[in-house]
Amino acid sequence: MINGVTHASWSSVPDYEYCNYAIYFGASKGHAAGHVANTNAQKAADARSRGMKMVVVDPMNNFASNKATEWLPIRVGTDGALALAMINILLNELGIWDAQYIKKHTNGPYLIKSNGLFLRDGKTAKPMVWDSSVQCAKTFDDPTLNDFTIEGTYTVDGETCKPGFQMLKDHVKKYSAEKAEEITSIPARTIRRISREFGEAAKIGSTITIQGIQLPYRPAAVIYFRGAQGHKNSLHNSIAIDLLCQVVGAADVPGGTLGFNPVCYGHPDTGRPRYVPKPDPDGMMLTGTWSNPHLPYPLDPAKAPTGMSLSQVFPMSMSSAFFVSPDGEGLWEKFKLPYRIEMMINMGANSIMSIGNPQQVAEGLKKIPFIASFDLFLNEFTDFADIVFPDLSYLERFDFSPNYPFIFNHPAGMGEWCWPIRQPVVEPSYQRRYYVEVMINLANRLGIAPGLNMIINAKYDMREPYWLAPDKTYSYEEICDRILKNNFGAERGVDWFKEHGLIKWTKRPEEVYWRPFLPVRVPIYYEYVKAAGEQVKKVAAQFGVELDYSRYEGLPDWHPCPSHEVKSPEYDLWSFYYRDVLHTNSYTMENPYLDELSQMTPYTYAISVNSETAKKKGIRDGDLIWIESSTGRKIKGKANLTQGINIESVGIAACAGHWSNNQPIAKGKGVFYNELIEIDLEHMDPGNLNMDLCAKVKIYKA
Ligand SMILES: Nc1nc2c(c(=O)[nH]1)N[C@H]1C(S)=C(S)[C@@H](COP(=O)(O)OP(=O)(O)OC[C@H]3O[C@@H](n4cnc5c(=O)[nH]c(N)nc54)[C@H](O)[C@@H]3O)O[C@H]1N2
Ligand SMILES: Nc1nc2c(c(=O)[nH]1)N[C@H]1C(S)=C(S)[C@@H](COP(=O)(O)OP(=O)(O)OC[C@H]3O[C@@H](n4cnc5c(=O)[nH]c(N)nc54)[C@H](O)[C@@H]3O)O[C@H]1N2
Ligand SMILES: [Mo]
Repeated sequence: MINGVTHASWSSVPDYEYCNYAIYFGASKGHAAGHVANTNAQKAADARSRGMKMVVVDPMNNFASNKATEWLPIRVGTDGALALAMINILLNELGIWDAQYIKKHTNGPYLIKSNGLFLRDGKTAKPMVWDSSVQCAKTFDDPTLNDFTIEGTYTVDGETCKPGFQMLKDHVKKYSAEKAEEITSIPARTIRRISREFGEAAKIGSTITIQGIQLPYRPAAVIYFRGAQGHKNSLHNSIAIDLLCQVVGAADVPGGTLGFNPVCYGHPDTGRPRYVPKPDPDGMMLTGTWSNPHLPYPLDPAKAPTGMSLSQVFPMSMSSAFFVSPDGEGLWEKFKLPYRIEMMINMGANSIMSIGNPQQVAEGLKKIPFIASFDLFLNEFTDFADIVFPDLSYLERFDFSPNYPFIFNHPAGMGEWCWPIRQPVVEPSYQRRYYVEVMINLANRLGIAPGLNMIINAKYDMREPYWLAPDKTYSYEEICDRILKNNFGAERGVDWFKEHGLIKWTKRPEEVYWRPFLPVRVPIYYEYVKAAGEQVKKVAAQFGVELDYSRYEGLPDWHPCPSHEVKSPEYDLWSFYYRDVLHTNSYTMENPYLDELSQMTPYTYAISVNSETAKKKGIRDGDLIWIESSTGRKIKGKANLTQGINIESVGIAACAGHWSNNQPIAKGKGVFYNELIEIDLEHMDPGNLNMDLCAKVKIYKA
């Protein structure tokens, strides 16, 4: 969500072409995992050979930290504290920030009242800013504004206000490097040095000319992904880390943190596909496109929940695990949801393995009377299904948009736009059918094709004559043909693409480095989050429900995970998972070639433990050990001793440890990390509902 709010994109990377200093917080982009893996691996390698420094914050000397200039072996789940201390050092010790950027591209100048909300104009309700040249408050878009003030305290109509940037500057004072050292275990002097290096690398004020266009040059980037964000403190960690690139103005400009293609002006022949972020009435950015059912910003107003995900009372969630959480039923009852799931259609997910401990997932699935699943293989999930539909694999099917939306699946940075199609290389065997065709068929038989057509029209911005009429039914291939022609012209339908394979055109600087070109602002101060908290509280109170509102604040804090609050000294380590370069989630474990490779690495099927820690516990390399969590969950595996891991942690690769008899190669191999994960509200971020992936554990010989 935060990438959507600040970069109008699902995913982000350093601008590998120009970045000189990239900080990774628990992300492996360009090295093992992450999106657009192959292109990013090449781009990251080129950047390193060009001299880009990489500082990788990660409890394990993993794929990215292995190649980095410096590895910071952080304590699990504490990234937010490090980022907040770095902001404090930049703003309050070094005095480094990009005032021009903050004034023009963020809500840093917007005046915040003592209740944490914007000071709004009495007539227009627009947010107000302070114009210091005339010593008065004006609306943010007032044409007479001479200057946007971002520091100080002001009184307007008896109300004491501060600009959002001043709020941040004051707020982070409590995060000294020393305090961050206590929380993260990274030495205060290292935190100070890295902050200075990052701030200086940003070269605030400098410019660069690309294709004849002068642009701000900020060759310092910060990115984060599952490592920093997969915790109970997910939301505030994400905000804190992203603020680092905002305060130095290194967002979506050359050298900085780039969203994946948030702006597209389309193919030169047609001007399509086209999407561009635009401002809302407050001047804040709305993404041009998105990949989930609801936008990251603005948040839908809180109201009585109508869906099992309860997204109406958790408006910042992009998904939720309530359908398999022990808290689900209780909450549905309290919110008076008048139905339960009667049927589930599962498409290519093995949730019994991928969400958390399988006992709780099984309890949830058992309550669903009927489950149909589309998959390529029989596995732990299909063992729960009433019907299994054998889908077509990517080698057998025609797909008109394998990399759209570009905000997730297309490389960032300059270069080319490319819309490829995927063509089958082998005929499907037996009666296997592409799930998309089956779904279209079902929609037709159920009489809900008009709704489906309208959704396709909206999603692909369909225009006449390609627009799908509500009263007609179309085959999959007809729909593909219309979408392609809608984007690329009457000549370029399915037949043209089958012959040419793909269409390419050159990216423009104003698409890639869009920030200076668009009149949109992003939050320094998350006023809308604060405001949403009040609404959610009201709705929950109507149902007599008490939730945790600590995340509905304008500025982020570091919040401990349950694992940080375990007092018993017996549980002395933090566990975490990471993606192995050999595997994709759980489903590649049955591949015999990858299985063979996995047995040749010391990591893939093992539990990585720091050598010193293991020695103290009398554990030798290759010993079978138990990991037991403070909540009483246990997993067993082979110890892999390494110096490349934080002394207080154990790291486990991938999503291994299958148990279905239908996975004979994968069965019993590797360690099933998710057995340790609790799926209850206590282990979800109370703001965005992301699950906490770390546990406090002890290890001992099996
Ligand atoms: N090879 C491969 N590529 C993939 C995938 C795959 O399964 N395999 N999956 C795809 C998917 S669905 C996703 S979401 C992306 C995920 O992409 P990433 O988020 O980049 O992948 P991870 O390896 O899960 O996490 C990155 C790093 O976080 C570290 N880490 C764990 N806990 C913490 C912590 O508390 N703090 C910090 N700072 N670091 C921590 C891990 O050691 C790991 O090195 O990858 C995608 N690409
Ligand atoms: N331990 C551990 N757990 C994790 C993660 C981790 O790295 N480690 N990552 C987490 C993250 S970020 C994510 S996104 C989830 C992912 O979790 P899931 O989405 O559940 O991914 P998989 O477990 O790989 O299951 C994918 C299923 O899709 C099937 N499949 C593959 N290709 C096709 C196809 O073309 N058509 C159909 N119909 N089916 C297909 C596979 O056979 C497999 O059964 O896991 C989460 N859980
Ligand atoms: Mo993911």
